[in-house]
Amino acid sequence: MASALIALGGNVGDVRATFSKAIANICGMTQGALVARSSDYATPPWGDERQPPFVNACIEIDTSLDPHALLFALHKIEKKFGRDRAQERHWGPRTLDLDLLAYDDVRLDKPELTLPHPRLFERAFVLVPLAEIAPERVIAGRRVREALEKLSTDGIERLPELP
Ligand code: PH2
Ligand code: MG
Ligand code: MG
Repeated sequence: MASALIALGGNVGDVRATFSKAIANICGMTQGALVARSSDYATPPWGDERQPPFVNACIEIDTSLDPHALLFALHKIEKKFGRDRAQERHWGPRTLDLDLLAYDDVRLDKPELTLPHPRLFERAFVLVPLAEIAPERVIAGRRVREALEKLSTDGIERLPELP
């Protein structure tokens, strides 16, 4: 079994409901066990400000799939929840984005998959939820909690748990 960290994001539709269903699908399709799930966070749009705020969260799963098979499963789940890569603009609005952040200590540099995720440490909307579930995890030589201290978390708000 490997430990995989996955970031969830979206800003179209009922994103929090999508997250709940997507997480169930991730566990089902990856023969994975949910180890941890962060709270949901409302986050200001990054990269392209002309769009509604996002909801972001992170999960950790234990999975027996290899990184490529896991990525393939994540893409399938994005599609199932309305993601259409052909229609969207770079960094634009989307129903569901599932990013594989890290997979054990695997390092990969392929066109289709870079591990750990290359932009992980630039993004407070990823590190805030990640620090909630894995503050001491060291990724690419950096501790999540310390990496977060270097970023501004302005505008990021933890959302109350859903009933
Ligand atoms: N995802 C993007 C572009 N911008 N901004 C926030 N706050 N959260 C995201 O998940 C996000 C984004 C494209 O994947
Ligand atoms: Mg993505
Ligand atoms: Mg993304």
